[in-house]
Amino acid sequence: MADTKTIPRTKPKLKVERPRLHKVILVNDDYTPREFVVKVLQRIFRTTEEQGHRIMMTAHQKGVCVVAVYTCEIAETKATEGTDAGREAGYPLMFTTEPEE
Ligand code: TYC
Repeated sequence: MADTKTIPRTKPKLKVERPRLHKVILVNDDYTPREFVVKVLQRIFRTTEEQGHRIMMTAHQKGVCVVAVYTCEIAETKATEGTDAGREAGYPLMFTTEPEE
């Protein structure tokens, strides 16, 4: 029996999937000053002033705007930091997250 070959019955599982990404969404409100929103986008989401301004204006006009996508934990942290920055300054600024399709 020295030459007996063992044949695997199942295919080895080699598939490694990328973590799904989560969107951070900026929500419009009537009270937070525009410049404050842009500063938060620059500080927490590392946008330029111009990018921050475009994102802020999109949320202002449409109600919401996707700011960026990250892995789940980073998205949650950034959304919380952004919302907290607004609250600390007395504004109802809000960021939410949702999984990407
Ligand atoms: N709508 C606010 C204003 O007119 C500005 C604003 C924009 C606030 C986007 C929040 O997500 C926001 N002062």
